[in-house]
Amino acid sequence: MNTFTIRAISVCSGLILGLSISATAWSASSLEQVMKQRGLTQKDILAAAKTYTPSGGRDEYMVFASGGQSGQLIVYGIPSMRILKYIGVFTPEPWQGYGYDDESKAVLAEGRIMGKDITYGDTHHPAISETNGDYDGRFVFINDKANPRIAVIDLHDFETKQIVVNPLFKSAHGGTFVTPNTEYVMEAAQYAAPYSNDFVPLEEFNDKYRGGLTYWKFDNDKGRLVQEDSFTFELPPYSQDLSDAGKGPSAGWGFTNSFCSERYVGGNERGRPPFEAGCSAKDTDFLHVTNWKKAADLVKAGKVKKQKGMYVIPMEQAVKEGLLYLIPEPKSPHGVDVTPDGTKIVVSGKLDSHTWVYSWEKIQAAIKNNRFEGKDPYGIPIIALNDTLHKSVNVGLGPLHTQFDSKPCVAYTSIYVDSMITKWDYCEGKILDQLPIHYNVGHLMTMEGDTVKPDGKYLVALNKLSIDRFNPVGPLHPQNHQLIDISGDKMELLYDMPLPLGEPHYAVAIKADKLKPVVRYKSGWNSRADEKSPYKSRAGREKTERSCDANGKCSVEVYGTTIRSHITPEIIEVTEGDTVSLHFTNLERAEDEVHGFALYGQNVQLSIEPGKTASATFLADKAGVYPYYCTEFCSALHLEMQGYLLVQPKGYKAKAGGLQAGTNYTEADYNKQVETNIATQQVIDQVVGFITSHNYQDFPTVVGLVEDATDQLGFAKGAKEKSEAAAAKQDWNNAMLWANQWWQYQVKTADLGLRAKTHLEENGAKKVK
Ligand code: K7E
Ligand code: CUA
Repeated sequence: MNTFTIRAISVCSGLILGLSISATAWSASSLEQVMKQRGLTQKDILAAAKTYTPSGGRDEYMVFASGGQSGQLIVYGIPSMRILKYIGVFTPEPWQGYGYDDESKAVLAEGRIMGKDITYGDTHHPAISETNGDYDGRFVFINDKANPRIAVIDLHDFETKQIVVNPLFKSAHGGTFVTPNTEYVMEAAQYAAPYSNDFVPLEEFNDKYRGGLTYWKFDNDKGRLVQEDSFTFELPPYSQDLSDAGKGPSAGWGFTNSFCSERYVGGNERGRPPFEAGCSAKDTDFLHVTNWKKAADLVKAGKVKKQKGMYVIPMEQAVKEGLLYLIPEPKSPHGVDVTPDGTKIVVSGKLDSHTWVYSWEKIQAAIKNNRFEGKDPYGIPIIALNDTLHKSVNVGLGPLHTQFDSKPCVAYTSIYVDSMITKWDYCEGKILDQLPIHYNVGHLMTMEGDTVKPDGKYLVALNKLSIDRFNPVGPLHPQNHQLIDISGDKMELLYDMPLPLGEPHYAVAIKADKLKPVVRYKSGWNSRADEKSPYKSRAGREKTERSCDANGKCSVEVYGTTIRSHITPEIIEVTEGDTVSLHFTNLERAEDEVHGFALYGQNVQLSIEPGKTASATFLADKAGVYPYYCTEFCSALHLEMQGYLLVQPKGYKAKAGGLQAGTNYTEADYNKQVETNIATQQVIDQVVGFITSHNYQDFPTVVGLVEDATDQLGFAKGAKEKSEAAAAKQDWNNAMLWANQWWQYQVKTADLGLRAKTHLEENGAKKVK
């Protein structure tokens, strides 16, 4: 090494050292101050650094958490734990217009039970659609335990598209779980009940009450569940609990745990010990093993009969065809989870301290060799526990659910009674680590933890109680989701997030880059049916039609539009007794330019996203004045985005003379406005010059903005002509008002143009001319 190099290195390192000393000195003092002031430890700071997401930063994972009793789906990001959306699913949700516009009312109406609207849901288990056992980011399914329903949410726009009601069950806890290519969505009943809607006395419980497991057929092209092609396994009146679909070597099979295989019926008012005593009396319950592939073939071959519009495979037939087996599982289990490689099945007894790992190879061998220890009262063959067991591991008191790591053989189990997470090795059957949590964890979730390729990295404990974790808000506490770093050998708690919407039972996390949601719909789109709306309208084509039938019943159809900052039409005149249908198409293309539509006294609130057509139908049964307006603060003149629905009494005749003038304008007012408009036009020309001199066509966001701006500028031209025509007639009122409208369009053009310019600057657009 020559002297020059040595000197250069020492100069360099001196420089670096100097820099780092001064940087540390500066930040350490203030960081230390903050730590001292807020009582934070080094560990807290590390946790904060692992979760803090600076403004504009994105999360690595997206979570879909059940919203419990709210009947909704909660979307949040990991590691920031920032809530992004509550998706309306089984319950009306006004922000999204869900349950307030005709299109979404049709979805909710699919969920009626015996003619009744059910406007809540007890959502438990979301599932993301899979391709080859891996999340594909296309759909999310979620069940309603209280009313046996499943909803389909399309992830291209995060909207609920379909609700199906199980025609046979009276509750359904064990859904939703998908088969490896989303051929079927599993849904198991929980509380046994007759399949018919008739009264059946409890005295006939063993004979007439039934459990069940439905495999709902999913049409992957249409993105809808198809009841006609779905089938249900009739099952004994044991309380089927949760399910999981087999994968890899166990693909084609499903696993469903159960409790209360005692078939006990409580009834303290009849002097009987309660359900809880009789349902936990035996040492074991049953893991149900079902062969859905073979069952589907049987259905296809026309060998299965339908009941209430769905194929039902009676127990006798299932046994005869070798589709259904039982395996004892420890005391009142909760949850069943198939390992990522599909070779093992994990069940935990919640009144036991063990997880039980079953070997698929051993189960298969027993079935093949007809090695059964007996039959249950319904003739279903029982495979002996010892013939199938791989390991049983003492993980802690009250184990519930299990999730998997990216590291081979590593699993995490939630321990309800002991309030902790146990990390263990399911191949060797040994404990690796334990972490206490607050309090009473239910489900837990690792990143893509129920796929064939879990990502590990983070774990969320979905805790049932939050007790003293947050500022008190009365007797009803939020839930607490605790984020845990599982990348190292020891689990480390990073963050507590309150979830104040309902009790989220299960959640699923998907790599964020697998989701590609749209920012706008094709113009005139019925988003719920995913098709062009017959009620779509375009700028200048808005119309109102009134028609009456032979009985004198009249209806009014309004084909309207919304764009910054007016609703067309602004005056709607109908007659008392008319049925009114309002249809609005949002003409905007710019990202996030949503308009709302709220109408006094009619329970109408629409969310009209760019391109969407949303409708509201109601009976105008009382004459009166009904103001309406836009509910999204969409522009500087959002408050002026308003109008009147006039419900006129029958036989009403309009007053002569037209509307009263509010303010009178002069020629000077007009001239001043025109001056402003000319100055504004110069700003627009500059912005347009910037955009067109760059490769803006390479930026879809900017193309949308430019299209909107061009529209607005076109409207400005029309207003300018009207204003000039009025000025020529010295009608200064109209000249001034149209000149002002011309300016409004200019302002919106400029606003869009500036957004486009900023986007180009921030995303490194290139100069092309
Ligand atoms: Cu709450 Cu999966 Cu319904 Cu367990 S379930 S905790
Ligand atoms: Cu549109 Cu406010």
